[in-house]
Amino acid sequence: MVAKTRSTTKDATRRYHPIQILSPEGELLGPSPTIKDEELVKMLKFMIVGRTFDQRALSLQRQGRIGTYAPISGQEAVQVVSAMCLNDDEWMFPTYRDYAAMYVHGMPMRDLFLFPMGHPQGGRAPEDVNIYAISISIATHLPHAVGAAWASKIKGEQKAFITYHGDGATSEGDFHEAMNFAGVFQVPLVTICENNGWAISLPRERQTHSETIAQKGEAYGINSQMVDGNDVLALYQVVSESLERARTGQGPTFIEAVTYRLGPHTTADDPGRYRSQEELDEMKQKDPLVRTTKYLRGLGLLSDAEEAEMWEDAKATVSDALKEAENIAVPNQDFFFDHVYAELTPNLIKQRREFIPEEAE
Ligand SMILES: Cc1ncc(C[n+]2csc(CCOP(=O)(O)OP(=O)(O)O)c2C)c(N)n1
Repeated sequence: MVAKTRSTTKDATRRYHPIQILSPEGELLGPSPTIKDEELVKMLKFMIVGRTFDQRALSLQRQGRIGTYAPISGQEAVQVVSAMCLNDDEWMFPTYRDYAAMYVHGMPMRDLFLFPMGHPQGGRAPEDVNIYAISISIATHLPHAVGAAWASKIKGEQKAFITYHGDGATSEGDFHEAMNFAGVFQVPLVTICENNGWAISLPRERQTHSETIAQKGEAYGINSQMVDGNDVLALYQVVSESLERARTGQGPTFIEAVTYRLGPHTTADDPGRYRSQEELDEMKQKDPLVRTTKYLRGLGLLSDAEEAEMWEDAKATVSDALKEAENIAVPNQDFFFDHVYAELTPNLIKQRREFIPEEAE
């Protein structure tokens, strides 16, 4: 019997050079996966909607019209392309930074605004949209994603599941427990680490001594890939193959998508205190929107007028959604007692009486 070979860190590092197909200049570095022209154009359209939503949300927070917001600028490609590869009847388990992924998978933009407005409707996808509750507690949604994928496998469905998290999340116990179960039970889950270089003010180099984050998936015996997270073609190739593996019983995949957060961690911090302007300027050169635009221009799929129209349409979509969100009545301030348990626990009954004394009388 031939012993199974295990890769050493050195081998893994060599293997885990990020897969790249499109250069930052928008030129092909290798063969492109087969994608219809209209799908390529759609990718850019969605990314422009994501960027426009982001810019609007930042300004709304500054005006006090929404609460704390976690920006997505720089990370649109990984979110949009991966979500486009997921089928409507398949499930997504997002974090607080996955607005573009959620939008592509069917979350109404109105509800994406309701979430940072603190409205309960923003924390729950409509019945026909397969998106699990947005996770703010780092990595706590990962065991849930594994459990859901495992249940689907037991039921004999041929569905794939997708979940997202940041580089910092890979230092959490929940991440490791989830990956171990995913590997042992070979669940149909694609886990995407959006390695955006930072976990609040902690740089990637101080987050982990692992040479790459992809190696962490490898450690659990999971098919692991490292991909340029700003390259729509590489992302399409890697994510669509991984989802297909999941659907056809070939088990989980862990993807480290190397990207960059161009904005602050949230509206509550000031990145100028922990990262240099030089770093930001360098990373702006790798902006996925610029890269994709250049590529589409080169292919003759995008004119000046069409590009301008995409930005105009995105502005209108965002403004309409905001109007809808702001027209939804703010719920009674006691709503947060309503959605935790089917029946309130004695402690919560007591707290509710304290909070709404007139009800107790
Ligand atoms: C369990 C838990 N611990 C700490 C926090 C506070 N916190 C919020 S975001 C964050 C950093 C997360 O970084 P990363 O996983 O890289 O994701 P990113 O925000 O960069 O997308 C931390 C520590 C939290 N939300 N949950």
